[in-house]
Amino acid sequence: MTREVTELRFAYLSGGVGGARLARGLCAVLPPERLSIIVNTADDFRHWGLWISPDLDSVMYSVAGLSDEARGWGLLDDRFDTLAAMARLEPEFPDEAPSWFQLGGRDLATHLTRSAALTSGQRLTEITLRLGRALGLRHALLPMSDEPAPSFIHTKTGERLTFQDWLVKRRAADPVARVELSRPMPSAEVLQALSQADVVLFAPSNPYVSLDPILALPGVRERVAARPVVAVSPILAGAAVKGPLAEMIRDLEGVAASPRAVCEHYGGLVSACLVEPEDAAQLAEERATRYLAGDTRIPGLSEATRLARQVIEAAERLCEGAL
Ligand code: FO1
Repeated sequence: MTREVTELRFAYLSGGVGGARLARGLCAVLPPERLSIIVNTADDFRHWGLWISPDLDSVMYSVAGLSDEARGWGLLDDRFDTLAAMARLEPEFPDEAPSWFQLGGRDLATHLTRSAALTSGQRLTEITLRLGRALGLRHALLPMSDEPAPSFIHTKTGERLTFQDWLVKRRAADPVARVELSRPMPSAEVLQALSQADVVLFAPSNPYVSLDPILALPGVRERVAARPVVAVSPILAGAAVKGPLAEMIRDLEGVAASPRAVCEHYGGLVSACLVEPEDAAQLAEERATRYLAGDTRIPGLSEATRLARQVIEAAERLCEGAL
């Protein structure tokens, strides 16, 4: 360890609602030069003729303090007049004006601007940095790739669904047999952020559809494997905070949802994992991954900031060899 543990640099892999919440806490505690936020874009899709990047927007709005915390995505106090007007056209235009994905009017400004910039040939990385600056972010959000990286859900009944069709349109009701990942090149910024990081952090995200898409990109997994990894479990006391993860663990791994099932899915990458106290007690004997008690329920900024400090402390202890 060349750098002082109090100056560690972190690369944070994030997706989904849980990842967005903890990102806000990490940004409150770490200066921009010590934190890179690498965001999943496998949820991205074309909708209303626009390119939608849900996980980038969830992190951007959360860090900007603009997010609808209760819902976990979209903007606080947004209005849905345009959505209602689209629903009126939907019967004649079921493919062009679907209303199942609730886009708010203010949220639309982000999608219109991102889509216009993509159409003019700008890279998603550049566009994301500019959108972040426009919303007052000091920290850089890095899309995992500048190329589309759509995931497809293969259901146990043999269907191949796009991610948002499965998750939102069909409310994740279809048991999953396999998640098909795309493997475009990661951006140069992402590879550089990983190479410069002392420690990698795994957000409390769904491993299959939020973090695996990042780890699957050429060059990413080996850079992560060469560093200590601290994770925050997305499974707390046997249940997911939000979304279909517990069911996916059962369907894909054939085991009950637990922090250990999540960490074992990552195949030995995770050095330490923050879990709820009752989970830490049950996993105290584990050595492959050290399970540490943390305050992992983070409904708001103060809890997210407290958990961020606990994650950083775990990373410092890990780097000092004290774990
Ligand atoms: N998730 C839903 O379950 N229903 C929605 O109507 C919905 C709308 C939406 C709009 C903008 C946005 O950035 C995210 C939105 N999400 C919605 C979440 C989205 O499905 C994400 O992919 C999930 O958060 C998982 O990452």
